[in-house]
Formats: sequence, structure tokens, C-alpha cells
Amino acid sequence: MPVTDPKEILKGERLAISRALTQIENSTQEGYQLLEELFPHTGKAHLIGVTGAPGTGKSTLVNQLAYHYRRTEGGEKAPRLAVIAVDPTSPFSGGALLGDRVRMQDLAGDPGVFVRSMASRGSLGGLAAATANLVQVFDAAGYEIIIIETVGAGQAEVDIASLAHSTIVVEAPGLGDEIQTIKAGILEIADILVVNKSDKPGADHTLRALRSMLTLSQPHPEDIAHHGPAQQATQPTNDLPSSLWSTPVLPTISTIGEGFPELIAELANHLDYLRTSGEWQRREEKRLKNELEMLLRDTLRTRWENKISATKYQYTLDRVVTRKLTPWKAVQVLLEGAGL
Ligand SMILES: Nc1nc2c(ncn2[C@@H]2O[C@H](COP(=O)(O)OP(=O)(O)OP(=O)(O)O)[C@@H](O)[C@H]2O)c(=O)[nH]1
Ligand SMILES: [Mg+2]
Repeated sequence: MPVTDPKEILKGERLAISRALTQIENSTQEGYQLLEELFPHTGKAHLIGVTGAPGTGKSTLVNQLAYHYRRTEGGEKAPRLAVIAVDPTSPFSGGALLGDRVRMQDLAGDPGVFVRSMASRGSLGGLAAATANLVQVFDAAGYEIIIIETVGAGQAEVDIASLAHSTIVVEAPGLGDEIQTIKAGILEIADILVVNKSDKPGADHTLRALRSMLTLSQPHPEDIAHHGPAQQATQPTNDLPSSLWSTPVLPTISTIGEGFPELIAELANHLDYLRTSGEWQRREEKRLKNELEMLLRDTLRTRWENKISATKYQYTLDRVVTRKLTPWKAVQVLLEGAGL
């Protein structure tokens, strides 16, 4: 029996949640046992990923988003909301960064909001896997909305975005001509594009540039209607629904909370689209498949590392370096007798 009672987590008790998150982050036996107990209670939350280049205002935006969800949806119906900030380069302060401190103080004292920062360094099991585990705790604890903030545009962010149902990519004005350098990959994962810092010069230009990039990359709904049957023949059918969502580009000013009712409305639209198109099911399956594959990879790797001797590894590597052994043969040698 774990020291932290899973029932307390299911009831949403903050102290129990906090303890569980620490156990899980530290990969303790108790942590794993808790995950085992919590898993059947997951699958209800709307997972929202927020990603983008450093300093585009993601944390400020997430603060405002949380605040608006809690306030505009109002009263007892306001959703409980958790924020996981993955490797924040600037501290997630729960408000100190913001101009409007009074509002954020409201958020900081709001029992319906739980903010957790997570350091990526040293998380050996893979950052996405570690994040997925924390998500499960909040999901089981009844948080209806879970926001995951990640920095950057690398594979790690794409992996984390694949955890989310709805991904917001945050850009800022001033990209100018460099707009072409925005990684195609990051646009592909965007369900909603936000041009934050719209109070800055060049915001209109960035909005227009992003909109035209998206128009070029997304098939027009009428094209799909026209060529529907032909496309269906050449594409896996489960790829079709996502082409029916056209990514909106929204301006926000996170420092003063402008554009947030619109952002929340688009998130609601996206959720609605996911539910009615069958895309929710498809993403859930993809999400769990990713999770399962990450776990399998990590587990196999750990098992293999525990089996193989450092001397044998070094000896084999030396033979590859001196061209006495091919890398393919080396893999065979290294896996031999590992009993995986
Ligand atoms: N002018 C203006 N400044 C903003 C806006 N949103 C955020 N900022 C400022 O931009 C700076 C960076 O904001 P953060 O929210 O820390 O940005 P971030 O993307 O989370 O940064 P990292 O986590 O370090 O990548 C802060 O000084 C914010 O006050 C905005 O809409 N307009
Ligand atoms: Mg941040």
C-alpha cells in the first residue's frame, strides 16, 4: 500500500497530489504504484499544449488563459485547471511577471488551479514520458483542463505536443523576413496559432504572413469536398478529419489579457471539432500508442544496459572504429544473449 492514498488524489486533495507528483518525478516505486492505481481514472481532461520559441510570452499567456478560464466560465462551473511548465527558462511565477498583479494574485490563491514546474534535465526516462505521467495524476484528480507549456521547436516539443489534444503555437511579432525560417514542423503541430505581443510593431505583418502560410499549406474545405473520394482512395482515412480543421491565427496581448475570450472560444471550437469528427478518439489512440512505445523503448534500453558489460561495449565500439566490425554486426553482437 503506497504511503500516499490514491483515494485522496482522486478526491483532488492538493497535498496528496503534490506528494504523488514528487514520487513520480523521482521515479520511486511508490510513484509507479500510484500511476497503476490512477490510470483507470484518466482520459477525461482536455489536454492543451502551449509551445513556441523562448520569450514569446508563453508563461504569461498560460497565466492569462488560466485566469480567463476560471473567471469567464465563471462561478461553480469554472473548470479546475492544472498547468505543467516543462523546463521553464524563466521561472513560472504564478503572476510576478505580469503587469496586472492583482488579477494574478487571484489565480495564485485559487484552489481550482494547480501549477507545477518540471525540470527536463536529468529526466532519463524521456521528457515526454515524464510529462505524460504528471498529466495522468491531474487527469485522475479531476482537473478538467491541463495546460502543458514547453519551450522551443525541437523534437522534444513535438513529442510533448503529441500528448495534447489541442496545441497552441505561440509566435511574436518582429519575425519579418525570418518568418520563412519557422520550422514547418512547428506549424504542422499547431491547432491554434497565436501571435502574442500584438501591442508590438509588426504584429499585423506577422498575422498576415502566418495566415497566408497556413492557407498555402492547408487544403481548402471546398477542395476536399470536390476531391474527397479521390483523396480517400490515396490517403489513410484517419488522416482526413484533421484536414477539416483550419488552424485559426489569433492576436493576443498577454500582459493585459487581450484576445483571451477569443482564444478560449477557439479552444472550445477545437474541442467540439475533436469530439464530433472522431478525431478525439484518433488522438487518444495515437497518444497512448506513443506513450506505450516510449515506455517500451525505455524499458528495453534499461534492461539491455543492465545486461551489457561496459568492457564488452567498449571493445565492440573499438572494433567498429577500427573498421574490424560493421555497426550492423556490432548490434548483433551487443544484443546477443541479452535475452530481451
Ligand atoms: N509587450 C508585451 N510583452 C509581453 C507580452 N506577453 C509577454 N510579454 C513579456 O515577454 C517576456 C517573456 O514572457 P514569458 O511569459 O516569460 O515568455 P515565455 O515564452 O514563457 O519564456 P520562456 O519560458 O523563457 O521561453 C516578459 O517580460 C513578459 O512580460 C505581450 O503580450 N506584450
Ligand atoms: Mg515560460
